[in-house]
Amino acid sequence: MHRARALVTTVLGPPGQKFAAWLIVKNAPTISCTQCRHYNVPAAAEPFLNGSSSQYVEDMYNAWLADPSSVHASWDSFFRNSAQGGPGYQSPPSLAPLGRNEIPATALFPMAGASPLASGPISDKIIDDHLAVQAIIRSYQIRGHHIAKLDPLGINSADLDDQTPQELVYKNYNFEESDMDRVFKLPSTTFIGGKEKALPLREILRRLELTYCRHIGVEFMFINSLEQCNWIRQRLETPGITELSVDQKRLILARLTRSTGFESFLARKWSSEKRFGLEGCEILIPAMKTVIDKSTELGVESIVMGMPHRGRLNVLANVCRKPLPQLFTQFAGLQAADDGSGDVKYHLGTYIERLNRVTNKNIRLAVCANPSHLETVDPVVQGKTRAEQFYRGDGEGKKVMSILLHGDAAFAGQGVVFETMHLSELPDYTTHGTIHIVVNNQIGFTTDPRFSRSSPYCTDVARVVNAPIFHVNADDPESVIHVCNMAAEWRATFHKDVVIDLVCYRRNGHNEIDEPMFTQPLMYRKIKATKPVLQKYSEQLIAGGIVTEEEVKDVKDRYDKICEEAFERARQETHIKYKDWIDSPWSGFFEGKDPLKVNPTGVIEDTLVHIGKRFSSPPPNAAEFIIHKGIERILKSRMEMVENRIADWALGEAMAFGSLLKEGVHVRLSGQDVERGTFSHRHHVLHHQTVDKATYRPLCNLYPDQAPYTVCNSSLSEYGVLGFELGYSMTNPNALVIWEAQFGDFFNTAQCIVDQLLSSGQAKWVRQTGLALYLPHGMEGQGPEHSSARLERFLQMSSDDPDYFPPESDDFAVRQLHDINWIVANCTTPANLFHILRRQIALPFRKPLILMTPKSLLRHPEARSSFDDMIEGTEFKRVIPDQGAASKNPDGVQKLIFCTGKVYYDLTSAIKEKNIEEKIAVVRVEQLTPFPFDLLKQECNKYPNANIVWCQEEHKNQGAWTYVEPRFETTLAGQRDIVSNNTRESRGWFSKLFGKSTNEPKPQPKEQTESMSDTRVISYVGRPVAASTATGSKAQHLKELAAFMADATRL
Ligand SMILES: Cc1ncc(C[n+]2csc(CCOP(=O)(O)OP(=O)(O)O)c2C)c(N)n1
Ligand SMILES: [Mg+2]
Repeated sequence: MHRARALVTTVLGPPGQKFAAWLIVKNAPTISCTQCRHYNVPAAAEPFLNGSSSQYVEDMYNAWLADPSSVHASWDSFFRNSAQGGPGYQSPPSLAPLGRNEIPATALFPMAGASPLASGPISDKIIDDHLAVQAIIRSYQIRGHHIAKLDPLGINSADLDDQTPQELVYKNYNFEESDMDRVFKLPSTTFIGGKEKALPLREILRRLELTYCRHIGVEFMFINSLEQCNWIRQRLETPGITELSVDQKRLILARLTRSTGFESFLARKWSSEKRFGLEGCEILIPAMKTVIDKSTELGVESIVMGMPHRGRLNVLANVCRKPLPQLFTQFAGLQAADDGSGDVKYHLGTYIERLNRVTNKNIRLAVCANPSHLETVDPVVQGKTRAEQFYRGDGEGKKVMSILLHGDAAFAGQGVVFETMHLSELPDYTTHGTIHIVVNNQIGFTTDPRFSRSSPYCTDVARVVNAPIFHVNADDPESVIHVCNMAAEWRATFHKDVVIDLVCYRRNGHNEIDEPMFTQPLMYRKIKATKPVLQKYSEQLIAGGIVTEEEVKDVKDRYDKICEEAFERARQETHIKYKDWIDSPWSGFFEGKDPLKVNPTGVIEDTLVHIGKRFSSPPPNAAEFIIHKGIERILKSRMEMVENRIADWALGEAMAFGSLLKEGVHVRLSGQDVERGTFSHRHHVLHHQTVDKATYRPLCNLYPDQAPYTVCNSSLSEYGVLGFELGYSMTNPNALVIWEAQFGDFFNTAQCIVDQLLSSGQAKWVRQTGLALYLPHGMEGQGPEHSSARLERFLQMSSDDPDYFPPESDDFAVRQLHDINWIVANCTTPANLFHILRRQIALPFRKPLILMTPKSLLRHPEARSSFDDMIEGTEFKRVIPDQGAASKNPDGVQKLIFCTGKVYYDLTSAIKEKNIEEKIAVVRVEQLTPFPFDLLKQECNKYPNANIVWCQEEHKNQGAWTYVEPRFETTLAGQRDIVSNNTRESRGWFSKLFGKSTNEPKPQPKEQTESMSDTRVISYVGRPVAASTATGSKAQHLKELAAFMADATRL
């Protein structure tokens, strides 16, 4: 096509000129504006005549070039003549019957004149003029939004550019006022004619202006589907299509009244409280309600929403219909009746099931709780939505959908928006279309969009996924409602993302106690002079006889009364309850459960053997399914291990997954290259070597009635994908969801999800998750960036008190788990991996699991487990004691080394080499958080004459050292309690949440004083402090290893 264009240009115009640019008069005056930024959008670079007409001409030209006799004689003559610089077109005789929107060729001529068609050739001018009209229509479709009146304040241009594209100026196409009454045939790519097939130029322009340049500016012509473009054109261009019925108008008014009334009620009652009100975009509430009504009508039963601070309380009150007293108590500064640290009111989530009165259907609405970090909730919402669709069997997203709300500055600025959008079409991540609504108040805190984004619109990110973007003036309620209906229908029809950009303003400062005049004096002067939309719309409807003044007042008064009554009820409350704000209730999960009972994690040997064999077998139709020779070898060696009752890392994992699947637990493993495994050890998807996309997943074929297994390579994103999997894990506690980082260090591009949601989500929002993170970790001489999963960061965020040795009892371990914010572990055996994964489900509650996973241990001959360690009666080992010669004569042991992770194998090999196994005991701390005080105390006591050492391969300021040191001190000192009773009480607050409350007597410490006598201290052996995680030199790496191994084994 490019080549064809170049040739056409050579024939039809001077070099460098765009194809069909001859339609535009050169040197036509354009409006210039020195303050305007010039930008480069793809649309601006497109030849504007690239619709069906130009396509057709180009096709003809190509065909003619290849073989002049292959085209109609008239085209042949046209191209010949054009090439020679003369006029050329001969009208081809029409053979086909007339189609929709087509008119006879006679209509190509001015109505006033007699048709010369029958008698002679059509003149070049007529052809040119018709093509020009087509170009104009197309230009409006492509660029009309640039001059639409989108800003209710009338001061800014939503695209940050005040220029009128010259393609929208009819005079630039050689038309004069005298041409305005000429009638032109309408092409099939427009619907402005309605039933008319031809219209005068004046009317064509009027209708285009109305459609594309009034209060709706739509970007859609970049969508590469003619069907979808036509779908939109039809719903925008058809005359009268935006008209609403009287009832619809009254409904908008009623909803707008509530939206406005809610904010003014809060402003009256709590004038100095931050609430991030919606004033200036009150239309958001009717807009969202319209999207929900229409979507419900089209079959949606559940909607998952994510939104920022702006208007959040209003959405909860008027969209979700959260009981007003619950909202109002949030302003009262009451203490929480339940436990947790809570969050500010404009971050809290909610979950409501109610009847949609408009559609008379039940609907479930969830607004996800979120941190202050703007847009972080986006992928979480997508994951939650996807999971709901999955568990409901809603494979096409017809029943569950998501709505995401955004601020203009955040939508344009935050990269996670892009990362989330890029998941929208991926088979294992799609939610089949999200409706995005931007509260585009044309400001971000104090920053003007001209200084906060480089893209023309704040919504440009959505273009990457071909989402149509509806910009709409938020002070025109009827236009807003029209695009909301369209957006909901679009989503239901095409199951793709769509954006509604509500161009509005912010009546107050960033929050209600902020002064906007400091930074936006002109804008705010204008805002002060702007009537609220409710007032404008009421006046409009009163003037149109749709409502009376009394009715308007009555609706307002009635809502005020509702608020007052709720306020009175709220005043009687003495406590708030965090549980009222939970966004993902797990009904039936906690009820009737002993909160301290962990189900067994060992399984019968038959299960291990069955899973092992299936996992080691080629596809059942092996004769036709050609697998790679290397895979054949891997399967064979797996089978041998199974026969020898041994599991390596991959088998241990497969057995954990397989046994959970057998028990009906859905397992989902997601991340970059997880299907094969970054280190080529997993191979959960076998690929046919000669047939594209033919794959076999052994773990999906273990048992006929097993739960589904999902393993999916993700997009190359951490923030987006980790957020997604977190959202996924929030939906169903009966699923093991795992996100694997390619290398552990990459998690830090998703740090926000870790800090703001994983480590603190339960404390803030009473929301649990059992999400597991696999973070490949270990110093293997591969340089600074593939060595460390930054274990120290996770440990620093762990909420177990270093100075507090909890009372010892039989349920010590589960109580600790109960009270902790997450679990951090670094397993050294496949059996322990097997158990810790299964324990995620066996626990009566859910905690995130942060697992440092190995690289070299995946193939280490000693990092293997016997089936004996996985069968019934076995369990996860928080600590693995020394099992060698040292443990046989503990009194003779001179050094007791504690360590975690793969350094254990380096240590044992160095000790063996020196033949000092009897003198040094090595104990592995497999679970770092919660810290196994009880077991470590036993280990210390067991070796009374040994010096105690912590050995790690990480640098001293990294790894686990700073976490373990104070905890070992506490361990050695026995039960140490340096805090007040109050603080101690708060340590058990999760316990209170789940039944076994603090009313029950706490188990008495058994050995409170016994170990107080241990005066030993723990010392450090490992790499010295460093700024970087690891050296880039392999030689240096080995040198460091040898040095600290020498230290560790020195007696
Ligand atoms: C990731 C992140 N960075 C910075 C902030 C601080 N912040 C809070 S609101 C805000 C402005 C947001 O502007 P916009 O997205 O347009 O929403 P608006 O407040 O205008 O509704 C900023 C910068 C934040 N909350 N999150
Ligand atoms: Mg804003």
